[in-house]
Amino acid sequence: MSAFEPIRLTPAEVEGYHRDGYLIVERLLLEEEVAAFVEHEARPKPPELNRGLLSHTVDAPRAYVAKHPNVAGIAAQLLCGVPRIVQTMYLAKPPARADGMAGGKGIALHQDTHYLPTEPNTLMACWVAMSETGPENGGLCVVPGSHRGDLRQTHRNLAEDHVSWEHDYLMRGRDGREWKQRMYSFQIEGLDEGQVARLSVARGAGVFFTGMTIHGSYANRSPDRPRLAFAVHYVREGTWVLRADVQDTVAVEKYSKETKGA
Ligand SMILES: O=C(O)CCC(=O)C(=O)O
Repeated sequence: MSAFEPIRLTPAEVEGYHRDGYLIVERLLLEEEVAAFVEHEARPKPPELNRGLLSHTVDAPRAYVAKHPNVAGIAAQLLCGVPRIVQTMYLAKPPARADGMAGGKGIALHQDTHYLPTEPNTLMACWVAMSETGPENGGLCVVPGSHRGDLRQTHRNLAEDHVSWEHDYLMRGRDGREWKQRMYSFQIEGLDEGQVARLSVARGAGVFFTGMTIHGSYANRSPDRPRLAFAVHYVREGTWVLRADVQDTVAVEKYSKETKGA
């Protein structure tokens, strides 16, 4: 059996990521790794394994993917430094209903920096497809090149196709100052839908994108294909995460030092 060799991006792939704000990488996970993850997520979970955005701190299969050499390792290559895990999310959208209603809703097109401001802004994500995903079943959408420029103006999502919520988060600066910041299901204002690329991402492949890249998804309209994905958000070591609930970032063992808020 040949030894495992983590994926190394080519210079052209790294350049593509910086040019477009995202990069699709095939075969991050083996089929047996995906199958084990999906099976784990399908089982009822004891309450102690549910820590929301921080579940990777207690749930071994989530930690396994978040620290995987093809996931965290590529994040390290793209960050040009040591990645730390900020949060993880399992994003499962069931198929459309028999009465024709769309299945699991989408997430309005947004920039993650609105949800997770950091200093400096080193935020990035890896979105791993845990089923075959594409336009029909609510696959990931991105706006190529949208990471260049400023954070866009937003309003709270109003579209039926997307989930809507609002929440006050506790924020904490490096100097210890605390304040509350209202966040909601951000939707970018004045977005030209013609610029949205609706990606097809194979089971086990992933999309790496920056915290400034506009992305999101639409509802699952497939009658029979669930859309399953696991997203991991990273920052480069030394970055301050302002949201208090996800400030205790997690090291990836291959790398080093445990430092709160770094
Ligand atoms: O999976 C989706 O629909 C959107 C994911 C997303 O917004 C993220 O990973 O930051």
